[in-house]
Amino acid sequence: QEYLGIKMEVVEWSDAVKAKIEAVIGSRTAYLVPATLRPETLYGQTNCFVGPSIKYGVFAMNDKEAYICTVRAARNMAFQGTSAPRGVVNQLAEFDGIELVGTKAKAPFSLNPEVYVLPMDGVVATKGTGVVTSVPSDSPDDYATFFELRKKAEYYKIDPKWVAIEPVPVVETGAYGNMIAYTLAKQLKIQSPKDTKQLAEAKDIAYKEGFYTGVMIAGEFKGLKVQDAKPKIRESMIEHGVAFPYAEPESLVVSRSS
Ligand code: ZZB
Repeated sequence: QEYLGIKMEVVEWSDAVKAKIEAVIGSRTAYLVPATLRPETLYGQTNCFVGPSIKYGVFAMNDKEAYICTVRAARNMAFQGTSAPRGVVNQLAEFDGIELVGTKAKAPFSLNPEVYVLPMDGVVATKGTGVVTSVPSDSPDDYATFFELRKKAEYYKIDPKWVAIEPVPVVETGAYGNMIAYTLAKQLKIQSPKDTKQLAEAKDIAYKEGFYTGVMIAGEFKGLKVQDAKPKIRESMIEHGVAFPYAEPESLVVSRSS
């Protein structure tokens, strides 16, 4: 899987990690680094998700930068030349995802320039970086969790300002309009993140429709088909220094049995 790693610069730490991280990070700039397959949707980021019970680290990538992700992802990056020296993993601190909730970070290319970290139970520890950037207009999973947290903010201990950013249309799709996740949620009667069967179906449809029928309605490549815009946005983000290629090695278990 060839993902794009996005550099979301932290502008304000949550109370739970602030002291711990500031004690070890030195003069480095810190970034949350979600892995995405859909750079063309990033104009619509409203927040960032972490798994509440997943272990995260702060990793010094070099003298100037530190990344927040799982140790597994930091190891992969070290062998892909993202860190210097190559192959070296330098972990400065460790904490649970729940402690990061409420951290504020820049969302590159997003119409909302700064977003908050929120918890999502569906984040998989063994995929990507364990950090996910959220686009509720185009991703059914993001839609379901974002609105669940907004609806029951008090129950989930979410400050209402962390879920205040309104999702915006960024991709026009043929039959599903310009907020495909909203349309699919209605059609498939998705009420919450617990509706995993409908969510899996919705994700499948959203990927296909977005890719084959999508047209950009936001950003630098407005008017282009998603198929044509996708590689251009990827390159543009890399050129601007806000993203880097991140590849996932094949799983040993899968490659042996198949
Ligand atoms: C922004 C985005 C916008 C995404 C969208 C999807 C969609 P896949 O297809 O299963 O490989 N993701 C990345 N890492 C994780 C993780 N550890 N746990 C859970 N979800 C994760 O998944 C790749 C996509 O799943 C990534 O692309 C990321 O969310 C999320 F409009 O980034 B995406 C229809 C999907 N739309």
